[in-house]
Amino acid sequence: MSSVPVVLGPAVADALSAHRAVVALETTIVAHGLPAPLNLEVAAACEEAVRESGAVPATIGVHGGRVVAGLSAEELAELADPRREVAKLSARDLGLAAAAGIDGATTVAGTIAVAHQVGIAVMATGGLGGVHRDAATTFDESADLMTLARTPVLVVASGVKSILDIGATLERLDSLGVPVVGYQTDRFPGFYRRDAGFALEWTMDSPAAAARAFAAHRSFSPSGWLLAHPVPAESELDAELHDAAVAAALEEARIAGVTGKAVTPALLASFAERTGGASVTTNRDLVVANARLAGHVAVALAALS
Ligand code: PSU
Ligand code: MN
Repeated sequence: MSSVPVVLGPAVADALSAHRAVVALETTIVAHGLPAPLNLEVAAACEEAVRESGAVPATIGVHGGRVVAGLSAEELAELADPRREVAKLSARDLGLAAAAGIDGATTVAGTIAVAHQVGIAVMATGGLGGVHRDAATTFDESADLMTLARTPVLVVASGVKSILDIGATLERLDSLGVPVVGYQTDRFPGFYRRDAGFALEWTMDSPAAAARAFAAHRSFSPSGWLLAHPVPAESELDAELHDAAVAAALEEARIAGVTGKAVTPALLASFAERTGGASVTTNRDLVVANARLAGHVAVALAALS
């Protein structure tokens, strides 16, 4: 049986063989989460933020069936091109996409599955997928949760989006054994807002503390972590605008009858329209801040071993 190799970008290969800090970045936010041309600018800004923290960025995706950790600028630009057909790949889709020889962007689940295989322990994204509000009837829960439960990667994210059922998502992370740790906060962030209304039991106040605790966690559990990093205060979306847009986006998706993996991109697009693009600016700022923090955590983690 032939196995599928993960192709490493040159800088990622060097860093991994020297046991230096590497941060995995996803591509679904590039191909399906943000509008062009901002999507590519944000992807580049995330890579730059990781480098400024002293770590090496490994943007992950599938290019012509090659599963790549450390996409080149050209490969990334192709996945960001809205004229191209780029599949949305969760962990379960990776082998199929490789066998089919297609282009694909990886979700958090798809990204951590690849990252872990090559020895990358830290990832940054905007928001983790979660339990959708109608999950009691649709069973729509992102595979991000189950995959994070069995993949020891620390994911830095600004919580989950408020278009989801945040309380149910936190309950599922509890059942699945995934620690949810606030970074310099004891409130769970709701992506566009710094406080989604839920208290957190664990807080870390520095990258070094987070790295030590994550390393300790790995002695007892195969799961990853959600390190919850609130959006910078100056980039937070206005509360009223936010609440109105959430209600409208959910109603629009319900009427359109969107299902399956189209749900998250559809909600994000309608949210962007409802907020006159403000949600996109917020999204950009938080994801870059998360990449920066992930870089610092990866550096601290590398220093432990
Ligand atoms: N966060 C963002 N934008 C996104 C996503 C997260 O700021 O586009 C993507 C991530 O890739 C996440 C995915 O893994 O949405 C979840 O999709 P689903 O609910 O279909 O699992
Ligand atoms: Mn889903």
